[in-house]
Amino acid sequence: MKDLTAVERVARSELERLQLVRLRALVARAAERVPLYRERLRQAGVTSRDVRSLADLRRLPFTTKSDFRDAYPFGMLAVPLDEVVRIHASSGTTGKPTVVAYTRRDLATWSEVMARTLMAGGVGPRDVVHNAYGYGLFTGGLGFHYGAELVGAAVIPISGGFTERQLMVFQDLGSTVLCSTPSYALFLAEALEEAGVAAKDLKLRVGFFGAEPWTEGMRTALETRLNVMALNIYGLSEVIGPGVSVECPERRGMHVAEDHFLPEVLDPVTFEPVPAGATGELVLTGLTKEAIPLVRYRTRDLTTLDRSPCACGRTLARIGRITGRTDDMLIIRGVNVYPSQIEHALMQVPQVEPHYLLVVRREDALDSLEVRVEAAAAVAAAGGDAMRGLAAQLKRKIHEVIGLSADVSVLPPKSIERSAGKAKRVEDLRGKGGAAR
Ligand code: DLL
Repeated sequence: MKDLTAVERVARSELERLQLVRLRALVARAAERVPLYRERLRQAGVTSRDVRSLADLRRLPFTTKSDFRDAYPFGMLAVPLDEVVRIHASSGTTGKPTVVAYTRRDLATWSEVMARTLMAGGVGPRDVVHNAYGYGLFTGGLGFHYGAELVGAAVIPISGGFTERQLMVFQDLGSTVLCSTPSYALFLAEALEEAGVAAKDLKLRVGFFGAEPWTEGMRTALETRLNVMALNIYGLSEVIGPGVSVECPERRGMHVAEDHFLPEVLDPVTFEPVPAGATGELVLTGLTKEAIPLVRYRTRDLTTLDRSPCACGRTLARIGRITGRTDDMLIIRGVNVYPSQIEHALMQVPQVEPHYLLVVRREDALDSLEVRVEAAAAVAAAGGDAMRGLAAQLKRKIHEVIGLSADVSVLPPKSIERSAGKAKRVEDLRGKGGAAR
C-alpha cells in the first residue's frame, strides 16, 4: 500500500504548490457547476485565472450553513445524482438537516484522511477498533469505519448505547482503540468502574475523541480512567465529516489534512486573518471534494492556527482546541441543536407562552436537556393534569424536531425571568468539573 502519510511531511513550499493547483481547479469547477458559486464569484469579480497565489484565497466569497439550508436538499451539488454514492446529514437551524453528498472519489478521499487520522495515533493492522460513534446520517460512525478498514485494523461497528454489550466487547474482543465522543467515553469509563473492571486489565491504548467540545481536564480524566492516550479529532459534515484534523502524540494542536482542506482563522467581525496564535473563526476550503465543492466555509468554530513545525515531523498546520462558537449552536449528546429549533417546536403548540429557557447539564458524564416553558393562563388554571398533558405533548414535539429526548417543565405564566435586553435562552451548566466546553 502506498504511504498515505508521506504528504504530511513534505516541505511547506511543495505543499503550497499542490494547494494552489487544487484551489484553482476548485474555483473553476465551482463556477462551472454550482449556480450559487457562479453568482457569488461573478459578484466578487474573480475567476479561476485570478487565483495566482494562495493569498488570492482572500478574494473568494464565503459559504455558510444557511447557504446549505437555502439549497436544501441538493442545490450545492456539483455532480448529477448518478455520481453520488453516499448521503449524510447533520442538524440545521430549522427542522431541516444539512444534507451532504459524496462521489466515489470523495469516499476514497474521506477514507484516506480517516486512515491518516488513525495512523497519527499509531493504529495499524493489529488493532481492534471499537467504534462507538453513531452509525447513520451522522458522519462519525461510517467515517471512522472506512478509515479503520483502510489501515487494515479489525473494526467493531458497535455504535453507541447498550452499555453492557460495550463492556463485554472491551473485555472479550480486546478492543485496543476507542472512537467515541469524549462524554460517551467518560460514561463508559464510569460504567467499567461500576462493573468492577479495571482499565489496566483491558487492551485499550488510544482514544479518538471529538464531535463536541472538551477540555484538558477531561483529557486527564479520560487518560487515567481508561488508561489510554486521548487524542482530539475535529471535523464537520459540510467539509467531509471527521478527518479534517487530528492531534499527533505531541498533543499540541490538531494537524489539518491541508492537502485536502485549506484553513484560515479570521476575525469574525472584520474577516481579516488574526495574528498567529490569536483566536478567530475557522474558515475551511475543501480543495478536492467533488460532489460539494466548498469555498471558504465559515465553520463558526473558534480556534487558533499554528503553522510552526511540529516535533512529530508533520509540516501540516495545527488548529487549537475549539473554544467556542460564533453562533448559538449547542452540542448535546453529540447532536447539534440550535435553540431556534426548540423554539420552533414549542411555538407549534398553542397552549404555551413564548417564554422558555433551555438548561443543559452533564450528569453521570451524559448531557441532559431540560426545557422550561410557560403554559398559557388557561392551562395553568385547569390544573396539574392539564399541565402534565401539555408537557408530554411538548416532549414529543421536541423529539420530532431535534431527535433528542428532553425533560420538559411546564411552569405557570410569568415564572421565567424576563430580560430588558437580549433574552437569555440557554443556561449551559456543563462547564463545571472540567467536563465540558
Ligand atoms: O461532529 C464530525 C465528527 C465526527 C468530528 C466524529 C469528530 C468525530 P457535525 O455533526 O457536522 O460533524 O458537527 C460539526 O461539531 O462545527 C464543531 O462545532 C463540533 N466539533 C467537532 N469536532 C469537535 C472537537 C461532526 N474535536 C461540529 N472539538 C463542528 C470541539 C467539535 N468541537
